[in-house]
Amino acid sequence: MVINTEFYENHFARQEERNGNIRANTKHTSKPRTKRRPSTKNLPIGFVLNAARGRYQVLIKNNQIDQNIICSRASEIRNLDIVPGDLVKISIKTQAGTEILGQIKEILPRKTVLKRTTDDKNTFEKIIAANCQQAFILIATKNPDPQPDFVNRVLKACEFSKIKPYIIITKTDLNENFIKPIDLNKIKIIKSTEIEEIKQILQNKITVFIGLSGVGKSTLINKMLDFGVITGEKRETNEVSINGDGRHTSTSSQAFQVKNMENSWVIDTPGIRSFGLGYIEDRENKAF
Ligand SMILES: Nc1nc2c(ncn2[C@@H]2O[C@H](COP(=O)(O)OP(=O)(O)OP(=O)(O)O)[C@@H](O)[C@H]2O)c(=O)[nH]1
Ligand SMILES: [Mg+2]
Repeated sequence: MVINTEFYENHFARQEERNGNIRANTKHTSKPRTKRRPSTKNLPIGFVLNAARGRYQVLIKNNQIDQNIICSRASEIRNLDIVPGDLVKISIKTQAGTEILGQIKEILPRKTVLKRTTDDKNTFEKIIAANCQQAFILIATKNPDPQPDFVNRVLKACEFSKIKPYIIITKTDLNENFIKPIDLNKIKIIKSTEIEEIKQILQNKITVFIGLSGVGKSTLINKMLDFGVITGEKRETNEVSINGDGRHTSTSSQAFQVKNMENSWVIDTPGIRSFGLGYIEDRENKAF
């Protein structure tokens, strides 16, 4: 008697699939593909420094030595945002020459998430940074002019995500008569020239820089690099465009380590034009 093994294999595969154990391989029907993934339990944990065009720069500790690894990400997390500040599990893939390549397998639960939507009606969330305890909201005295609505929105997002906000006033040299554009009750306001005070606030924290394009986020980062407050590569900066909108000079976010501090980072982000709060349900609270 000839037994049609393929029939039985397919039959049991379908049964297993119904039980939720495996997913049938639709391309090659005879061999079911397992849904179970290898455990990520023993994989090293890294800190995401930069995320741009599907490539992630991740810092891991290897025998007490910091290693920068360029990573892709596993297909099972392809729909999730991975941002600077994220802690991730990575598997080391290849060691081509001196460059080590890895793959992000898992994003560890985040303590905080600073996020926005494109507008208030939209619920599609864009994560700006993860695990930040505090945010520096940069406002220029002019060029670009302050936008109170924008600042209020970021403050609302910080409140929602339990992130402590600070207001950093930049370009104080351009407008000495700068008047506070909004009621900043209880929120600390610091000039971007007060580097010593800024340095104190950055200790033992992850801080994200937020602001319109051209307010001087990257300029302040560069100044802190010059003063030895943080370590890393200088950021590109550029003139603000004439219409005041500002070109977006920084195109991706980048984390910088506060010097001699293990868990202290600052994250420079690209300028943001619109800060939607589609994830806050209380619509009345949203309108400023
Ligand atoms: N006069 C003056 N110019 C400043 C100051 N801070 C920054 N600028 C200038 O403002 C322009 C924009 O600065 P950036 O640091 O590139 O601004 P950014 O916020 O990083 O902009 P994006 O990367 O596009 O979001 C540059 O030409 C800086 O030299 C300041 O305190 N005073
Ligand atoms: Mg910038």
